[in-house]
Amino acid sequence: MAESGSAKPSTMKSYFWRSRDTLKVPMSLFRDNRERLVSRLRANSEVSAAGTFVVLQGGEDVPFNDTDINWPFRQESFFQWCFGAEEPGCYGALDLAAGTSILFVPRLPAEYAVWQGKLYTLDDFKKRYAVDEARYTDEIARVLKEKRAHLLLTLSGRNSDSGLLAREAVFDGIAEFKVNNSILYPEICECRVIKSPGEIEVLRYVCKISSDAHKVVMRTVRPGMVEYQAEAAFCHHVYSTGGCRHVSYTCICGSGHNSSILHYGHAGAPNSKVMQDGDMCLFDLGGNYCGYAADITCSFPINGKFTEDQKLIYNAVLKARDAVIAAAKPGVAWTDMHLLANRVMLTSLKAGGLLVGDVEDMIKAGLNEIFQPHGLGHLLGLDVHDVGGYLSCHPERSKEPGLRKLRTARTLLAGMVLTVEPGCYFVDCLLDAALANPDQAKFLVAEQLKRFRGFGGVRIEDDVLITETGVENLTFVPRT
Ligand SMILES: [Mn+2]
Repeated sequence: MAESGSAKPSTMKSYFWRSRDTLKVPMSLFRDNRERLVSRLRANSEVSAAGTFVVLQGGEDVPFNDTDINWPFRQESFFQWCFGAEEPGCYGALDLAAGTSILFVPRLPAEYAVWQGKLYTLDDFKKRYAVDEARYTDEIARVLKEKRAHLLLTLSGRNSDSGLLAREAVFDGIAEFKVNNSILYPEICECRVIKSPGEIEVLRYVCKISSDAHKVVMRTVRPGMVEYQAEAAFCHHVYSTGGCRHVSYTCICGSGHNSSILHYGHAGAPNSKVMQDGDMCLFDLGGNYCGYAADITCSFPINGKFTEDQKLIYNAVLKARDAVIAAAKPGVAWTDMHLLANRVMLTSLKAGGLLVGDVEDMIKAGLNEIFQPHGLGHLLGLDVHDVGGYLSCHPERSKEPGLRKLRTARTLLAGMVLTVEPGCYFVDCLLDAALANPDQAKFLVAEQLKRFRGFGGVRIEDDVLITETGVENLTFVPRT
């Protein structure tokens, strides 16, 4: 590269690493991802490889409102999956015919070195990210022309969890090329759904560090402490020991009634209640390493001793978890796993005297969604609710109670990583609605349910890899 300005080869290291005992993630992980995508696209009958380039735009710095301070940068997930680049403002291109990659980085003014330290050369970037070529973002159109690009595949698609659109690449001069924005999205999503051995290694690591941090939290908390002290203990461990600068989602640390609030910990309820003796707590916490997410929930009595009622609900959820872990394998529909968990849990609640009647009838009446108003689990990867849940070539979202909350209705495949997270909650507004609905009220033992008002909830959430024969649990926390 002419701009490197030196014959000395770059000394950059081609891996993501946070020193000490943290995991070294080789950049070959992302090269493998690119190769998987290129092969898939070459096999697509709508695509002729000659002159066709994938073009992705990376994430940009996001300021706090109108200030010059930015949120800690998090790379856009599709871009991370392809390039593993840590810097904002990049683009990347893949030449389908040649199978080569080009990373485009911002051309920073020399004085930035005062603020950022020595600026990397193009050679440094090429070596760091194990790409075939590194160029500046102001050269994209020129470089693609040099390479005789005539069709650009850009990313456009709607995230089925958020309803938001992926950001399609735009650059100066893109109008001079033919662009197709529909082919790439389903293909790259499908690639992201199946994890490579390299990706599984990173997920295994982040799940292990997050499991360890949950154990630290269990040892730390006691009645009288504030919920956010659990959050602080978790974040400290995953970062201090595991090198996880980020968590994968807002920490949920609910105690007592708060443990029934599915996304407790949000801005208006920031884990700030004092935990009381006798309360259940529910901690849903996951670290993030090299972009890859863990998503683990532990529920336990804050004083360490289960009451009979707490034991009943906890064991009902645990049995549902165990049933799913035993049954999940390639070829099984995720919707069937959801219903299995519901069935097992409702059977336990019936045995505990909270419900009467036939469990299948309860599910037909939608009682499963009263006690577990969320899906059994979701795909996990670079995003905590990972992409690929509902693509055009896979089953659509069900309209049935419970099933309609699922983030995917797919049939399981080896290489998928998902959460298994059955739960049982006592949510006042849902219980009131069920008691007022004769079709549901007939199953409820109102007299018994009364004492569970304010109980909160229990969720047991594991992160699992679907193997050729069943499930490998990546989560290592005490469950009994
Ligand atoms: Mn989850």
